[in-house]
Amino acid sequence: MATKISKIIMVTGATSGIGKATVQLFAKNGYDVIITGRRKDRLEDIKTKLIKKYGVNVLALHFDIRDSNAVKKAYKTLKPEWKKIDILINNAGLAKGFNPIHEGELEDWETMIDTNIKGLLYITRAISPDMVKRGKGHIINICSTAGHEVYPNGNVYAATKFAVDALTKSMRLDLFKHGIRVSQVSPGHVEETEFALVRFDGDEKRAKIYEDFVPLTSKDVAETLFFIATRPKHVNIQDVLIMGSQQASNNFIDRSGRKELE
Ligand code: NDP
Ligand code: 8X3
Repeated sequence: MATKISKIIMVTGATSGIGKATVQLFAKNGYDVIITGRRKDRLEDIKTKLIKKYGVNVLALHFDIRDSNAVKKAYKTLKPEWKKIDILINNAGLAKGFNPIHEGELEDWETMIDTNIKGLLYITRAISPDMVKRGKGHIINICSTAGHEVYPNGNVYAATKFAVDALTKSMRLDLFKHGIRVSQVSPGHVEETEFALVRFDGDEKRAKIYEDFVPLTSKDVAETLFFIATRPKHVNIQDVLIMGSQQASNNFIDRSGRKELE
């Protein structure tokens, strides 16, 4: 371990996009970070760079969040000092497919439900008891505008994010009396992520969905998360609905070209 451990943040899905930008920002501000994801080589690369650049402690946990036993096992490997997680960011998630309901792929549906709902639950179940024991902690769920408003062909992805919204609210009811804050960020379109590439199964042409408007960047979301996490203890920001200025809602995007807005 490089230095004495300070505040610890765990970010699920830290190998790319919003999760990666988030661990970079928190590490830059002196937090020790636990990074998770399936791609071990990426985790190791991010770990090496964070340690070198910011001198913080970094722990990389490599597991598939859909596997409840793997989640439990990963938690069990944590040394006592790493179990004192101050902030858990439930970010790992994905969309798969973009079909109307009568043409949806069952496998895509299972993947989204298992990752976005069950995975979030498994990790929360593993981490939250220690927060309750210590009477402190902050859990921030990454929802989506799709968790507030549906759009054509968004069906099951939206359903998983509506579930995240319900879980954020009910987790807060269960945990606030134990001194634990539960917050949520619900972004609209975010570039500098692999979200669209994953949704369209690696089809780079179909994944070019941000060329005719300026969406959010992963850094914008990371900065929002940092703001939420650094409020004084008596303040809990419950939900932030955030979109790029050219996006008014899920179904209204000004796609007339990328605009430099002053
Ligand atoms: P990315 O695809 O860039 O990142 C997704 C992350 O989730 C990766 O680190 C990936 O890691 C991880 N992940 C996916 N499946 C699993 C799994 N089974 N086990 C462990 N980790 C997994 O996309 P984003 O950064 O955009 O996505 C982050 C979150 O933001 C998601 O919950 C998404 O729904 C949400 N969101 C995204 C928006 C966007 O427009 N980009 C807008 C609103 C919300 P690995 O592949 O290494 O396992
Ligand atoms: C990701 C944003 O609009 O593709 O949650 O659902 S959207």
